[in-house]
Amino acid sequence: MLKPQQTPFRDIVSLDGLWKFALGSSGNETAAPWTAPLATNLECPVPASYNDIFVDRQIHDHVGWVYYQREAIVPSGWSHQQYLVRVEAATHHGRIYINDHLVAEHVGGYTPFEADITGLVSAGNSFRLTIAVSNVLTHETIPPGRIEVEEFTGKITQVYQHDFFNYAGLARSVSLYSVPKQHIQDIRVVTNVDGTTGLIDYLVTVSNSTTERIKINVVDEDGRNVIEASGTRGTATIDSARLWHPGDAYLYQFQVSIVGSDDSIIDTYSVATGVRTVKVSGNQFLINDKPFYFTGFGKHEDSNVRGKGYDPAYMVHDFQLMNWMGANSFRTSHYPYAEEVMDFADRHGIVVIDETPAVGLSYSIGAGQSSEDSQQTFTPEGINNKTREAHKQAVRELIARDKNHASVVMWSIANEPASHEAGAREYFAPLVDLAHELDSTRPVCFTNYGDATYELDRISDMFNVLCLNRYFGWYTQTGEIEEAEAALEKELLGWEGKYDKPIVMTEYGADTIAGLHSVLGLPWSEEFQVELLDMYHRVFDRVESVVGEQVWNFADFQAAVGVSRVDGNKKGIFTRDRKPKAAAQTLRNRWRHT
Ligand code: GCB
Repeated sequence: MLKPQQTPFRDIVSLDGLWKFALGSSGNETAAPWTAPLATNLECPVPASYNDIFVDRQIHDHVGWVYYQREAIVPSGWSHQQYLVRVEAATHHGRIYINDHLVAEHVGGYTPFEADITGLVSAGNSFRLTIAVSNVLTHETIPPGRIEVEEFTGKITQVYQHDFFNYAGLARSVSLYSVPKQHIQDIRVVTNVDGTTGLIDYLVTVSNSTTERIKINVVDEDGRNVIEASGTRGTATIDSARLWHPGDAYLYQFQVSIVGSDDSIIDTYSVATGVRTVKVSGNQFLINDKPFYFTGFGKHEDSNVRGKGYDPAYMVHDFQLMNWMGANSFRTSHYPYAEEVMDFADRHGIVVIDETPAVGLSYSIGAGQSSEDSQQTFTPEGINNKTREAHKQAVRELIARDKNHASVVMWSIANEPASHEAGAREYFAPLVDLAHELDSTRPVCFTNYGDATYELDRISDMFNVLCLNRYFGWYTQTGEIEEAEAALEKELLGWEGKYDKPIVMTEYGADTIAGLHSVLGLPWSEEFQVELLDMYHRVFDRVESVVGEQVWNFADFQAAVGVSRVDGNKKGIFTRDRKPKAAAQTLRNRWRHT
């Protein structure tokens, strides 16, 4: 499914803006089919999560369906086109209704889906567009969760294992777009390098089998056509190719056209393509055959008022801040981010570890923290075969959407699953196979949880890179830097001794209240965060297999209310409104000088 693109043959009408908004049924009930104008005074911005927009606790806490509605018009010039409504994300379950008809449905809150409405609304006509969105998570969804009913009030609440607020709604763009009846459906490019020659293997899928020709042009950044080729599959060869390097992006436009029998162009689509290679060799992570060291963050799509709403101002500012710090990479913890973010990373040479929404596959973690609950995770009543089917779909949709991004160097198929519990291997083996089958060119990892030590973990041998999330000095050895240093080193050397694989520390950090100071360097102070990061860095520099450090987190972010989270998780190096804590300078000094 290609992202909408404006070309002489394709058009886009943005449906972003204010939509009518209303709450629907609570809980996991099936949404009533929507056949009427919404009777509501509420208007909700799209893109934005709806939770923090209104001054209404019921909306903030709602569990179940909500409705968004607006009128839209199919432009009259589209009468010979095919046209679709595209929803970039409906978190977590979306339904599209055109007037009274349900036309598309999708489960999975962070990947796009669309509905072809050509047969339903003629060009030049308006229609009522309703999108129903449910935020319910069950043990058969990714991420998983469960619904509870409060004993005295009967209130329905959503319980989940992940440590970020379950923001919901239409947090990314909605559009109406057109394509020619005969059109390019998908393009896949895989790049390789042979000496100074860049190779682009490509595969083009068109909407119906065609006798028309497929023409390929590869255009460089100066607009020069460097190659012409033809056919739906092949290899385009660029002599003296300029490579895409971290921090030094270079993108060719890989342009595909369908050419009619009279030589006229029927459709065209262009994929920004960075020529680069990614390999794991022993304990090294190689980009363009050179060892790469990841510096940067685990991030979140999160900001005040918008929740997870895509906002280009925050996006550009976040990239500016990362650049200011010398960060060369980030992980899309804990779900695929808006596609605009991936495009931006491609254009600016930022390296991405791209993650599925499989967070919380561990019943020993409650909302991100160890809980006493020792219920086993992988059981028929818990994370089971149906969960795995949903997880497979999440892997498929992530790779289908992001396969062409040069910035993406690795797939992370889960965050902190109970990889030390019985059943983990059986659960994960087919998922690892699937990821490799869908993309044999990128390494596959998962991020490992602290309790699943190198002695207890049951699955890491199946993955290419060891990604570790560790909180020595915070959740364990709290405030004891020396103790924590010894424990961290022992753990890292344990992994290094067991596997000949690169290690990326994908999470480490400490909750820190901006403005809280302590001459004693006590936990929660800015001084403690600095001291803790310095300690981790000393250890990383002593362990050869460590090929990267991504601090948790780029910025403070909202989490479920609980007794240990005060207005969210405070492990940010920046506050939620992107003001630096003292540790920003610590990281900047280290990353700008390595
Ligand atoms: C983790 C999780 C992350 C949490 C973090 C924390 O291990 O992967 O989602 O936010 O710990 O701060 O507890």
